[in-house]
Amino acid sequence: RLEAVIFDVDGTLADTERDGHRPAFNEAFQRHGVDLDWDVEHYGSLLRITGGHRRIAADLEDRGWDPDDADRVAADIHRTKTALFVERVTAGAFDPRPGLTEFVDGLVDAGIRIAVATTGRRDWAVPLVRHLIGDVVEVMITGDEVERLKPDPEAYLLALRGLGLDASAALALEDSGVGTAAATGAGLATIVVTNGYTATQDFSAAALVLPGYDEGRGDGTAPGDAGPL
Ligand code: XBP
Ligand code: MG
Repeated sequence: RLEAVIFDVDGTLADTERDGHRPAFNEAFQRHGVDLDWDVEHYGSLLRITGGHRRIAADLEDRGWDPDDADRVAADIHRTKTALFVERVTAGAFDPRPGLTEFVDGLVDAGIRIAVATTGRRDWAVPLVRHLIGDVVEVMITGDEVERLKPDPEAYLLALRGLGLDASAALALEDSGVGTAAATGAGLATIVVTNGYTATQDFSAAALVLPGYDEGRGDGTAPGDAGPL
């Protein structure tokens, strides 16, 4: 029996990457005097690297920086980025993805428990999740609690441990290939709700791939509509 659903955050609960994290990174680069400005396309390719600190360091190294310098400067820039992103979250800059609120309400009404597993920082993840889905979250694992970020399954394994459940009693909700690898690596059946950045990624390990929470089967029919027999 299904007892819990474990949600990813970025891209799954809200469209936070392109117009949320990306401009916060760019403003942080400016404040630190680093001549870098991630456009929409380049940022999309960098999303394969989870964790803002690692993402910045990897890009600086690609531009010829010494790895130790890149890591040190990336840590400083990422602290600023985190503070800037917290400001955006507390200003209410992000809305739930269409249909998410009704989807979560339905789960809660059915007695399904809710958890979260993200590789983002706790400073912004906690207020963002509260803003997007309220107080229904029983267990919340963030990038602050894990040693290995997604695609490693650690975040999902910790969420299952927090819930006290075996993977067979839970489902993961993800938006990306990297996140799906983490969730399925923890043994979780995974539903993917794609977005602009992730629609063309490899979801062969997923149980189901949908274009949105409110778009039925993606073929124009409503959920539950069996169509012509
Ligand atoms: C999203 C991430 C994060 C965010 C930026 O993962 O990989 O790194 O892009 O947040 P998920 P930080 O979809 O699993 O939440 O800067 O706090 O890392
Ligand atoms: Mg995601």
